[in-house]
Amino acid sequence: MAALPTLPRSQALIGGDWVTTQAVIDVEAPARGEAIAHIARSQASDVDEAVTAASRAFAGELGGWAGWNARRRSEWLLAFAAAIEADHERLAALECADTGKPMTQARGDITACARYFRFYGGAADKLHGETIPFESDFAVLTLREPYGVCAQIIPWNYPAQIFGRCVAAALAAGNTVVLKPAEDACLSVLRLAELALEQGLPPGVLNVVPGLGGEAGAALAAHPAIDHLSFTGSPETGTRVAQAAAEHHVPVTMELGGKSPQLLFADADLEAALPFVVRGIIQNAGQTCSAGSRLLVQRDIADDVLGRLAERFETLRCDAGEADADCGPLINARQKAKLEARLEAARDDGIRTLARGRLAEGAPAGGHFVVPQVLSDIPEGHEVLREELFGPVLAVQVFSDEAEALAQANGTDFGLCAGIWTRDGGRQLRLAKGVRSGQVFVNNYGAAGGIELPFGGVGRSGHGREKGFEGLKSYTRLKTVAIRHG
Ligand code: TXE
Repeated sequence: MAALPTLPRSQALIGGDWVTTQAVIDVEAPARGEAIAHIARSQASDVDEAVTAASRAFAGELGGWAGWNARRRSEWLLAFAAAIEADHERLAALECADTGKPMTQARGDITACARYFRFYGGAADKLHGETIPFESDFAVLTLREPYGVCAQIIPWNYPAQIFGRCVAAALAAGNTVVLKPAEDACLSVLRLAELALEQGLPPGVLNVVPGLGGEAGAALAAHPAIDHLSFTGSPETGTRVAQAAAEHHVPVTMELGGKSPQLLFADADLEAALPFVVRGIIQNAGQTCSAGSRLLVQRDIADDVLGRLAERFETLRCDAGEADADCGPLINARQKAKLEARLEAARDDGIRTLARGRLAEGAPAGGHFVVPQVLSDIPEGHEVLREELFGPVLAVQVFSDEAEALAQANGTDFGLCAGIWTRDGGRQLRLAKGVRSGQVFVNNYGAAGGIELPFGGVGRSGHGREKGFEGLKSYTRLKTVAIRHG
């Protein structure tokens, strides 16, 4: 096993101090199933202190954040992006060991994290309200004001990226933050928090309360003094979190995963499309909310496409993150057991495994590996076409024409992303409009991460938008000022 990087502090960050909690949680390396570190197990009382610190920092009682104008916030965010870049390899090594993802992907995640701080650093002093024509004796303007204390509950699949997405936007807009990272993976987040303090962020502006969902997470969502809540995770937990926030009329952004389709028409450039189809489902071992987990292929080319796809999948290898293979392990034994049970049920229902990758020789025993695989001959409406499996499993459907393709694409309650592969311009536009999802990619998938592109779901994929300039706006509240000047 590669040497672990120096671990960050195993404490909670509250009001600018590292606080030791009463208990800790062991953190496991998913590639080996062994504990590599421990993190704080914050309780409701720790969360309460963190929210109080964030409220005080917002009010300017702890180190003057309230006096930081947009330009100063911008400068800090840009300097912080540079600090992340300077610590890139250590952060990537932490992310790789903690999540099990291949090192190349971990490096990409840290680069993206820094880019969020650069993007929102650049945007912080360009966010402004408007004036509105009204009665002749009025001047009407809108102000974009920060909410105050932003609560952020984030998952384990992209800790550093989602930290960047949520924290950079919230701070750029002038908020303070209490962040509850996931118990399964948050070492990069703790290191980022250390770096933020080293970089001179005033105390209480960023608070991090690691802990269990049902303890720290539930306490944060239900806290009466939070002003905004952003949640990324499962629809089931999202519902609970949104209900708790609704008790205090707290606005929420919900990013809840998907079952995103890639539509492959007979006139598509297959050589261009197939790498995106494969990458769309094996990236981060399929544990990506925007994974392209369904392939919808036109009947005329189905045999050809499935043949080529099978060849590619058979070359795929799973190994520990540091081996930098095609695919890492799943995050924990529970996720693996859940996926394997679903795959077994699918086989019992007559669904065929068209092709599968393999475990690399020498891959560590005890890792939570599930090899990449392609499922075909799936009965219409089957669970594997509707539910997020959160593993490297591609479900294939065959369609005859555009209408059937659209019906299949929209055949789930989710609606996060879609990929449309066709050379027909009219069809590109018709489908881009017709597909029920927050993002549509034409002749590409994922737009290389596109931190500049607004992102969010429809239906069970959630609501609200993060990323891009839209994401910055979503961390502000609009105030209308109508001045009657006579
Ligand atoms: O998610 P949870 P889990 C989906 C994916 C996966 C499934 C389960 O389908 O198979 O969710 O994963 C915190 N109050 N996604 O169990 O429970 C928890 O500590 C407040 C999609 O890991 O949603 C963590 O910080 N918070 C996804 C966060 O919620 C609570 C990413 C997410 O955990 C809580 C991850 C509670 N009662 C999973 N219970 C995506 N959209 O990218 C848990 N949490």
